[in-house]
Amino acid sequence: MIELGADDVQAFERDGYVVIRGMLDAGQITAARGRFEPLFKGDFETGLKPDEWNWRDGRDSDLLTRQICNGWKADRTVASVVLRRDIGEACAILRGWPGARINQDNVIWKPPQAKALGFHQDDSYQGWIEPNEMMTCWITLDDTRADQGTIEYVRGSHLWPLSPPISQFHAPDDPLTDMKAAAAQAGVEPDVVAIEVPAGSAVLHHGRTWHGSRVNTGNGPRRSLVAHCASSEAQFHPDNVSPIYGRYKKAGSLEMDESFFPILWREDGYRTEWVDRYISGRA
Ligand SMILES: O=C(O)CCC(=O)C(=O)O
Ligand SMILES: [Fe+2]
Repeated sequence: MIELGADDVQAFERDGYVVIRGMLDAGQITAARGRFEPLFKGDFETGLKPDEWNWRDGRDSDLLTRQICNGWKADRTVASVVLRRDIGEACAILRGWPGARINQDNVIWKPPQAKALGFHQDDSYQGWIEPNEMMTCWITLDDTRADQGTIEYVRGSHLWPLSPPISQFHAPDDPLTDMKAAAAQAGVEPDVVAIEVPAGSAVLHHGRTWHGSRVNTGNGPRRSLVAHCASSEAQFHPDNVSPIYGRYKKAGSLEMDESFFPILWREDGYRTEWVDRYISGRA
């Protein structure tokens, strides 16, 4: 369970991220790790294909970081982690929303030698919703080390202006390029912090906090599950279209339908009614 203390809120407000230990127990970590091989082979438990599937076994280079988006639709174990009520609650409280819905999840697998992900702000990719704001819960399934391509944050960068999407997200030569330009513009010397924590730990980060991850120069894999939340009040932007997620927009309506963007927690106690049944395999 995530239980935010006053210190956590203070750290988040100052740094733009906060580490939460003990989010998953040993059984949950093992279960989640066990889903990576089948998912990237295309063995989808529910029969549904994830919305994005950027690396396929037998097709793509082992040097690329493997990523699936909306693994929760394909796999109930992934759903049991990224659709947690306490993730929604913590995200909503920290970003000042009345509630939180899942916007998108990521399943990330960075084997030894796999390349970097460019430093970016998550909110730069949210022009298709209003408000264009995210709060992210990043969860590691491996003990992380600086040399193992862990996530890194630029402390305090949630206070910088919002930049456009970065020039190269997957496998850039220098993952820091766009971030350094933004730091120069903000007139700040960037303070980059590599997150070294035990498996089962989480980091909650603000949608404007610059973050990314470098090459995995260690011996073991670095696997993560990520829940990107939006406000429970978020709607589709009337004009800006996401080529993938725009498919879930109903004609003549800006509603983000709970079938595709379920509400994890709302301050009045509401949670999308089918989510827990779905996780337990009954819906
Ligand atoms: O795990 C990573 O390397 C990056 C994840 C990320 O960009 C995120 O959690 O928003
Ligand atoms: Fe991100």
